[in-house]
Amino acid sequence: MSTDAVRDAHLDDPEMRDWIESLREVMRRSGTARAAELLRSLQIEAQRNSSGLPVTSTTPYVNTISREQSPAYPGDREMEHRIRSIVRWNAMAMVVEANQKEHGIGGHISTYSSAATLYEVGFNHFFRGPDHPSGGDVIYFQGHASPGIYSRAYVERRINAPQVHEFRRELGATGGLTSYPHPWLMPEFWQYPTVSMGLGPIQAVYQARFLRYMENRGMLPKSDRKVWAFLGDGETDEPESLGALTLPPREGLDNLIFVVNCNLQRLDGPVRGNGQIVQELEALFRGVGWNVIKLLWGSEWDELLERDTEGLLTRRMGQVVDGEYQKYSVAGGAYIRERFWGADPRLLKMVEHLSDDDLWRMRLGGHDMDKVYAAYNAATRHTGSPTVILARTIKGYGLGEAGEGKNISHQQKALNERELLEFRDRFAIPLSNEEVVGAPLYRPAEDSPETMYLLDRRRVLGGPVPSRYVGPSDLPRPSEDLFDEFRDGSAGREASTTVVFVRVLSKLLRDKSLGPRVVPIVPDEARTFGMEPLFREFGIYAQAGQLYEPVDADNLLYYRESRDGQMLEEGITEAGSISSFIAAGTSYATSRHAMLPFFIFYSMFGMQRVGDLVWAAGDARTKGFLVGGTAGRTTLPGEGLQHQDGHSHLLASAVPNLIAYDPAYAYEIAEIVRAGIERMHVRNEDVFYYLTVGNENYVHPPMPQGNEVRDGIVRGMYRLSVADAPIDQPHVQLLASGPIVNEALRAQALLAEQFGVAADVWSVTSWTELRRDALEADRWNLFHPGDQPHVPFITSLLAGQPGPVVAASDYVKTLPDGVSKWAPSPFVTLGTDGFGRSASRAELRDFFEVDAKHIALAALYALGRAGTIPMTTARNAITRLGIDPERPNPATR
Ligand SMILES: Cc1ncc(C[n+]2csc(CCOP(=O)(O)OP(=O)(O)O)c2C)c(N)n1
Ligand SMILES: [Mg+2]
Repeated sequence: MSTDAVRDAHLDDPEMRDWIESLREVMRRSGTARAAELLRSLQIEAQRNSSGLPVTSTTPYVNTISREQSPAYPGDREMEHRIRSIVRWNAMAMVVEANQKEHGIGGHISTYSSAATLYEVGFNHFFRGPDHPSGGDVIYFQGHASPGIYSRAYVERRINAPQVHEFRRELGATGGLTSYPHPWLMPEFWQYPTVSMGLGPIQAVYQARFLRYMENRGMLPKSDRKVWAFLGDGETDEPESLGALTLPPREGLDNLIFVVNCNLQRLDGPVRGNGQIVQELEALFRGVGWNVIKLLWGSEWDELLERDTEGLLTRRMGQVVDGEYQKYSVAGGAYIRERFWGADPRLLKMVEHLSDDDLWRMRLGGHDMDKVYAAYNAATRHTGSPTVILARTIKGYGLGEAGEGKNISHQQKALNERELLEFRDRFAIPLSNEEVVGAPLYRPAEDSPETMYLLDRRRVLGGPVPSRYVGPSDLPRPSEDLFDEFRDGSAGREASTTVVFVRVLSKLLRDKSLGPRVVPIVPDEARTFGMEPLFREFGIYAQAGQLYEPVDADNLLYYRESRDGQMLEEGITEAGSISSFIAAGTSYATSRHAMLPFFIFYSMFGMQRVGDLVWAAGDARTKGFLVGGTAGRTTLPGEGLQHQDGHSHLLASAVPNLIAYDPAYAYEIAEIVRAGIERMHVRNEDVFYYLTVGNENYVHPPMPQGNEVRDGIVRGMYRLSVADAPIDQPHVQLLASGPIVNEALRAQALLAEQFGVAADVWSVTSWTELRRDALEADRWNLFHPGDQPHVPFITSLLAGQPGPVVAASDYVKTLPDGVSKWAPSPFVTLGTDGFGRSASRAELRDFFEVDAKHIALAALYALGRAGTIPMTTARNAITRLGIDPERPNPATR
């Protein structure tokens, strides 16, 4: 870059100098607040008279916190440096060893290497453990920094060497250390999963908000407990990372701190080779009201910046693009002198007293504990808005030529002997040359000053981090009679399962002891589900209360916002809503105060829209109910193919601890919810629930008598209606779920009246639970040959029932097919594979071939194949029922 281009002409401009001098004078005499006020007035004046006023939300490319503003470091810096070096060593050793033992086992060295100081200052001075009077901080660790967090725990003697030797060997004798933060596998250690990039930051946002919600509702004492989210700069490209940024400033969440590790690299190469990620993020965060702390330069730069009275150095710092900065971290001092300082002779002069080696060793802010401390200190004291710390670091810091700052750093997993020796020397690890070979673990003795120091720090800060509470839930049980009314049926009145569900939810909310713990969460869809009566009765949570008179104030069901409101009305964000769901549904562990969330959403925009967060909810052992409303490919008329869900159950079935139901009737819903609360909070199982509810109105029958009904609802199937016919008549068994049960009942009547066929109708509440049960039985049988075999539930129900099976649902055929092999008789499946259509319900059921006449046809066909009736009966039925056999297949249209 030419010198001329760099030099700023206006520094030589006398008028400019005048203005700058005046500004300095104001700051000297009256302070920065006064200067800011003047500038704001000038801005208004300029705006009035011109159009092209620059709008910017970035500040110069220097540290936000100057040397004078930095507090003295409160700890033993030498000691902490030694501890940090040891933690670095073991993090490296753990990954190297894992890959030496077996190629391809993976792990990351360079992420933690770049973030070590960011974490260590936190561990020694900020991160509060569970016993801290304010409650433990909630920390979202950058997933692929996990070796460093384990290394810390090892040095703290929370985990032992055999466990570390089994890093990423999760099937090992010790249970191993999980690749990434996974509470599912290490429930007493990790709090929240993060490594699917972007999920950490959005969970942190809603966690911070949920903690405030709990405080404002008086369920937790007010505290200065923090939520920290550590994320990569590359990770900020994920929509989830930045998609919820406007909420925390809007709600004044000063309990939230983001730390973005800006090592300028992601996996393949630079994050913004041709730009500056720090400035880009600053503009974004500052633009929506975050407190932004740039932590760019280490102490070595302070003196130079203080001498930079003309702003030359600051300007130069703002010119260099990230790709070039990355190059500085590998190319050495001479290169830096030429390319960075050489841009202007005055800059060169500033560093003439420094050797190339000195230039090379000038640290970045994120590697300087004093600077990191200053940033964290400011962040934790800041009030009124959330803070983001943009920390510059070098990826693979300390790995030297083995991978520092290189594009291949991310995948660095092995160090040769020379590189290990260099690493040892650089961080002064007390291992001999011989010992270094093979990268052994190293930790100071239990009574060493290092161990005592770090344990003392953790004790003062309230105990170990990360750690997760495992123990009984304190959720009150709902009163016994709460669900009674739903067992009586709807007495001839029509209602949809959505309305029934809302009624169940309302009753839970009104329950004296359990009620306050219930957290209804909606993404701007409450009216769709008829939940607006809850607005007034329970209020919509709004930390500011309600600062306006709502337009519908004179309406009985007005939009009531309040500081202690119970509903979380998240607006149009399924990702945000499920993040709230996770926060609420893990409150039993994170705050030892169990809450019961119900997240109600458009079923199409759940599993497939935020499936990765549903997966994370499972990993985090979230407890609660996901409710997919207006579900069913043909049950939702109108709307069309983007809205009509016929496969969310298939997606739900892939989440191992998600229990999914497609209920048909009021008593089924009540029973499922009752059993769910019991299973999650009384029997303390780490499961969560998914229910689909529809908007079709129909009459709900009373619950059939008998324990097998109650049991069957929960296990997935029970007999709803027995054919009233002599045994020598041709028989079929009709299985259906959700609203399609009514089609099966209509088919039962049709078959009896028009074809002399007797049909029993079974309500299948959960195809996927039936399948899991059968798989379990099969597996047991496989491993116990010759023993009395376990009989799958579905087999036991259908055994001895006459005739073939026809199974239909409002979902893809895979669901019934998933249980067909355990039916003791031939099995025909109907389902709604294909893109939906906007049409009437009757048209849709005809189109997708799941209405009563198609069920009847399938029954006749199955009987024909079995030889029970002549095939011509089925053939004639096609004409009789008005079915066009040559029409195209809806699955592919
Ligand atoms: C959703 C998702 N996509 C891709 C990955 C794979 N991945 C893991 S780390 C990584 C690069 C991370 O870069 P950055 O966020 O800058 O973190 P750094 O290691 O540089 O600190 C990628 C692409 C992932 N874990 N999650
Ligand atoms: Mg990065």
